[in-house]
Amino acid sequence: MEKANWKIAKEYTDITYKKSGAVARIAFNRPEVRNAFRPKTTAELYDAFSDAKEDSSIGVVLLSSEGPSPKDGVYSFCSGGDQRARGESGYVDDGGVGRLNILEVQRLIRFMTKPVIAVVSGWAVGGGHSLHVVCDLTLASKEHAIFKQTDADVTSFDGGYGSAYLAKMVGQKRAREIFYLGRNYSAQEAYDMGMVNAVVPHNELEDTAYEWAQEILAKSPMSIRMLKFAFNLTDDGMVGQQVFAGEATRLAYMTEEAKEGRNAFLEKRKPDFSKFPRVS
Ligand code: S0N
Repeated sequence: MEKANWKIAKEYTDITYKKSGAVARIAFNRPEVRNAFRPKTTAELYDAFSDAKEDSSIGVVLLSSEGPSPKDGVYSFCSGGDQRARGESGYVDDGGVGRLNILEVQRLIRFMTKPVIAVVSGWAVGGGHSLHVVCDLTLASKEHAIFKQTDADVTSFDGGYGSAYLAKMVGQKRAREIFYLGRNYSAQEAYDMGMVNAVVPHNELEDTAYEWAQEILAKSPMSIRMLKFAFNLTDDGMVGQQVFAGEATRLAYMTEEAKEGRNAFLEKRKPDFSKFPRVS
C-alpha cells in the first residue's frame, strides 16, 4: 500500500494540518492538556476543515492528534472543551467573547462531501468523544485508546450528536451508561459496542488510517458522497433531506433534461421534454 508523504498545508498553533495526495490530516496539537480544545482550537479546526472541504483534490480527511504528552508520555486523541477556558457563562476566547463553536465543527464534519476518519490514539473524552462519534469512521489504538464521557462530571454536556447519535450507534442503554456513569472503555470494548470500526496496533494506527483512506479513494466519489448523505439523512431531519437533495440536484444538472429546461428559458421558448423517458 502507498505510504503517506505529508506536506504542511497551513501553519496553526493548536492543530497541525497536512496533506498527502488526496488525503488531508488535521490533528490536535495540545498534547500537554490531553488535546483539549479551546475557542482558538475550534476556530483553527473550522478553518482547516473548510479548506479540506473546498479543496477538490482532497477525498478523505483524517482527524487525528499529535502526541504523546511531553510531560508524561500519555497519548490522547482529544479531552474535549478546555476547562480553563470556561468563564462564568461558558467558554471564553482570548478577546473575552463567550464562544467555543465546536458544534459548528461537528456540523462541518457531518455535512462535508468527504468521509472523515477519527484516528483515536489515546484518550477520547467529553467533546473529544463526541467528535469521534460524529466522524464517518473510527480507528482506535489497541494499546492506548480509552473512550470516556465526562460531560456530566463537569456540567458541559453534548445533548446533540455526541449523545443522541451515539445512542443510534451503540443502543440507548449503552449510550446512557456511557454518559451517566462516565466509565473508561478500551478500544476493544468500544469496538464490541459498535462505535469503533477497527482496533489497530498503536504503531500501525496512522498507516492503517491512510490505507483505509486509499481504499475509499479508489471508489466512485459520487457514490461515496451520496452514501454519506444517505446514511446521515434519517438522523438529520429536514437538514438531512436538504443536504441529500442538494446532491440529487447536482446530479440532475448534469442531464440533458436539465439542460433542455435551462436552454428553453434562455432561448425564450417552451421546453421540449418529450424525448426524455418517464421511467418506472
Ligand atoms: C482526559 C482525562 C481522562 C485524562 O486523565 P489523565 O491521563 O489522568 O490526565 P490528567 O492528569 O487529568 O490531565 C493531564 C493534564 O491535562 C489537563 N487537561 C486534561 N483535560 C483537560 C481539559 N478538558 N481541559 C483543560 N485541561 C485538561 C489536566 O488539567 C492536566 O494538566 P496539568 O498537567 O497542568 O495538571 C482527564 O484529564 C479528564 O477527565 N479531562 C477532562 C475531560 C472533560 O471533562 N472535558 C470536558 C467535557 N465537556 C466537553 O468537552 C463539552 C464540549 C463542548 O464545548 C460542547 C459540546 C456540546 C455542546 C455544546 C458544547 C459547548 O459548551 O459549546
